[in-house]
Amino acid sequence: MSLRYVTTNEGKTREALSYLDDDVTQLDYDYAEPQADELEPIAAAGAREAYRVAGEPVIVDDAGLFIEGLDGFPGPYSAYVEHTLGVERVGEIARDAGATRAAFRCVLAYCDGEPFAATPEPVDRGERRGQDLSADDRDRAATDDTVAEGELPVKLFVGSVPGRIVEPRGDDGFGYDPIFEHDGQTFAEMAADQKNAISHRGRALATFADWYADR
Ligand code: ITT
Repeated sequence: MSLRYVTTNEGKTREALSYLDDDVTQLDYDYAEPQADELEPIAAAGAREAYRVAGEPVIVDDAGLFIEGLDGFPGPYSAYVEHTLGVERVGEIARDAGATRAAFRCVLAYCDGEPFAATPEPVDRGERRGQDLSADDRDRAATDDTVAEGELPVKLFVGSVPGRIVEPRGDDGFGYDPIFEHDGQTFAEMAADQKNAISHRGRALATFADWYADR
């Protein structure tokens, strides 16, 4: 059985496939995303639906840009906001508000229909979102609840990277990459493997790859 990376986003696909080599193929399928203030429940629900559709082991990836001074906006709504306001206006709003500290977060969710040591069931923690939550707190928030009965087991892998919002620079990458600067370069100025080595997705993929190698 092969592993399917289920996403409609070619940018994600490029990064994941280059990271996981030939072990994975893309399935272009648009799973339903429940509305939630956190990425974890969205990714978990997506992995279950994707597994039911694919009938093979799947990973899905829910990601977003969290601007600290804007209470984590656009966060789980990053795709909607990209398609409505657009990346440049998000950058202007953040810079006008003097709110340039930000983080990208990525939650990878794996499901293969088999019982395994699943991640405890994530819940939506709207009341705990925002700038007062460190990346570590957010990552812990994914794992302190009990497994939902009757649900397919899902394993979550979280990655985050800090940065700041700047005027757009660079032509590579996708989405919010041109306005997200880390260590003096925007993600859109980095080569693909340079971004993968430090990015939220790269970090989540690295943890997943370690775990999957033993599976
Ligand atoms: P799928 O749900 O089909 O995987 P999507 O693009 O809708 O694709 P999300 O729901 O996870 O993905 O939305 C993520 C949003 O965050 C979307 O606007 C992306 O462009 C953006 N994003 C995610 N990862 C990013 C990255 O590494 N660099 C820049 N923007 C990113």
